[in-house]
Amino acid sequence: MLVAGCISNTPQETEDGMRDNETETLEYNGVELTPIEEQRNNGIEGTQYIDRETYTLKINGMVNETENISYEQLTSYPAISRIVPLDCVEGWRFTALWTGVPVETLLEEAEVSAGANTVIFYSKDGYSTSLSLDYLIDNNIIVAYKLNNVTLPQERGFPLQLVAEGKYGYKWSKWITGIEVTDDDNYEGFWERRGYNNDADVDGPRFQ
Ligand SMILES: Nc1nc2c(c(=O)[nH]1)N[C@H]1C(S)=C(S)[C@@H](COP(=O)(O)O)O[C@H]1N2
Ligand SMILES: [Mo]
Repeated sequence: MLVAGCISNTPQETEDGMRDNETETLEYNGVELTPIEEQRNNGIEGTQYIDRETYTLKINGMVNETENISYEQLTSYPAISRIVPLDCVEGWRFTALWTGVPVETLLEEAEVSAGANTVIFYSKDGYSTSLSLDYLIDNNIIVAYKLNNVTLPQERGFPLQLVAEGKYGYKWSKWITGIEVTDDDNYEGFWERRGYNNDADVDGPRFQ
């Protein structure tokens, strides 16, 4: 929000952590991006509100060091930006620019134990989903805190959404609060338990 008579070059923070001087990017490297207001949005319990100041991302399970990473820490790692389309299994899609930190960077901090093969992502709304460790590392998959170059809006998953490139939207966890490393490669998340395919490859089967 701009207040008349108040002109400043300093980012003005609003309660939800958004910076009101951010400008959405609608084209990147010659690729047209879907404007955020035209992107679809899906959540089992609606928008979750996470406080940036008290937020920590917990990493536990088969790791040598349990981590609690603050928002400030998350956004201080070397970041990657990448254009990736999101394909919901229901048939809609959009293309956006995602910026964030590789899951591998976070896992390196935690030091994954031998024998682990799966990573489960837990969210504030009770949602969960899992992906193989190999998929996450081989594809340098990121957790994004920016969408089209603006801070991830609350209704879209603030502070973090997994950018599960090549996988259906139900693997793209939003409002991530925890990452668990496990050797349970049969783990089934919220939609997977309800019959959706655990591989979730965009060109593969939708159901188990
Ligand atoms: N925490 C959480 N993450 C979630 C979901 C959810 O209900 N809760 N829905 C998933 C589904 S089915 C889709 S298609 C995408 C939609 O992401 P978007 O809001 O960025 O379009 O979020 C995924 N991540
Ligand atoms: Mo979806």
